[in-house]
Amino acid sequence: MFDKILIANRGEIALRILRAAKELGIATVAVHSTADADAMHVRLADESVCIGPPAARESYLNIPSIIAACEITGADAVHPGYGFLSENARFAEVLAHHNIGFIGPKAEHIRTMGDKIEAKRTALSLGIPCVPGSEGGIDDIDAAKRVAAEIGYPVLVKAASGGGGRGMKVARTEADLEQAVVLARTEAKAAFGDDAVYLEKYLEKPRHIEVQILGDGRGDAVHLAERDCSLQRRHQKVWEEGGSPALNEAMRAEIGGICSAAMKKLGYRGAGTIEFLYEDGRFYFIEMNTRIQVEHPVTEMITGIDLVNEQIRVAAGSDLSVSQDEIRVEGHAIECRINAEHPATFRPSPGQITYYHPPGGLGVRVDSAAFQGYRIPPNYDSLIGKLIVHGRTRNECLMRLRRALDEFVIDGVDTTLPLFRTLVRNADVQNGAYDIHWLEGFLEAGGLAT
Ligand code: MV4
Repeated sequence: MFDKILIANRGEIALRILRAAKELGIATVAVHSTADADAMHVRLADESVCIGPPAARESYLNIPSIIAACEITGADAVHPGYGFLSENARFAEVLAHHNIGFIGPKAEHIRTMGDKIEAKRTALSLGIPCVPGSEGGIDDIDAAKRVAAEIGYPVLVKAASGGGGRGMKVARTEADLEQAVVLARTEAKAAFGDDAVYLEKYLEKPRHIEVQILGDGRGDAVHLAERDCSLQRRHQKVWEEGGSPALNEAMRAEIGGICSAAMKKLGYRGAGTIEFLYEDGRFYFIEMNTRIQVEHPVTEMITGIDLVNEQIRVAAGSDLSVSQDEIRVEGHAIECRINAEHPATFRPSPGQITYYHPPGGLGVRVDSAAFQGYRIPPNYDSLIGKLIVHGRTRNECLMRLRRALDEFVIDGVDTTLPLFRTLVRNADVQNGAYDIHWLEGFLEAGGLAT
């Protein structure tokens, strides 16, 4: 087991990792930019190292600074959290060259899943159902036309190095296709330095359902059911829940079994999320995330398994702490992402929190690094914290979430709390009757008139 872990992240996830490390008796090193000098994770870590100025590329993305911090403190492993370097294969390799552990997947799997064409090819070979589309990238417009004619319009042109919705263009007719391919390539080249694109059948009204998996890197793997992340705005998840209101036990076991079998074959190590679009009773693989995700507490609340604890232990060479038949989904959980943003426009609202009162009580969890007097810096994403609520049933969970949201006080900055107070009272949300476009439609229709 590791003696000392360096946490190469900030905010609530840095605190989350710190908690898991402490419970394992592992010493913790926090790294921080000058903007985060008095952040909670710095205060609670055993040691801390300033790694640079506020800009992420000079601090949290600065690999030499992070390696230096490991050398100075003698950290024997790094946990990257999510975002920043968490899916940077080169970072994992550089750490290996320095004999420093990387608490995450094997670099080869990070690289494979980071290329959406390779990810899809791999998923198909592992028996995971995918969206019909091009076998690999499309080289020219004639190839695109042939594939589109085969799968039928509308089609979606996607960037191989994309993900999270960047570099995607819909073509509803052959006349639209050439422009869609040119635009997608141009955007992809500008955004990722790679203009490789591929084609998929465009699914009009799917849900976004993702399966949580854990692998020990030596052939064992389990699934921990699914999360429904369909309530999104401009590809930013807002409200996630587990399990999905659209699935029953049999469907959950089926897609979970496909994912765990695939991860066994792959020899996957650590936590991962296999993302699907779900429409008319069928699952379609779109991407795999090779990191712990923001919304991982939803899975922890319904299974009782500490995913960060599993990540650390597996990275140190241990077996998974559970077998598949020991995993039970109990009840329902919902997570709301509390951002320092205007609730209707989502405009960021950094600044000082003048009053902070989080909710409590049975089944209520707040993962946050915020406190009264904390100054939210303008340099990073606007996540203040996550409110995660568990209930024995989805309805009990909704009632508890409503109560917890009404109890939560954050003054001094705009937050998305009012949005959730509206959503938890909305009939479509209460009935689970939403797809990936529902929230944007609701907001555009003035659903949150403030
Ligand atoms: C799709 C799709 C419809 N059809 N692929 C968006 C980001 C990336 N995860 C993939 N995305 C989509 N891929 C096909 N073939 C619709 C989306 C999509 C989306 C997916 C999940 C959650 C929210 C979304 C919002 C807009 C588009």
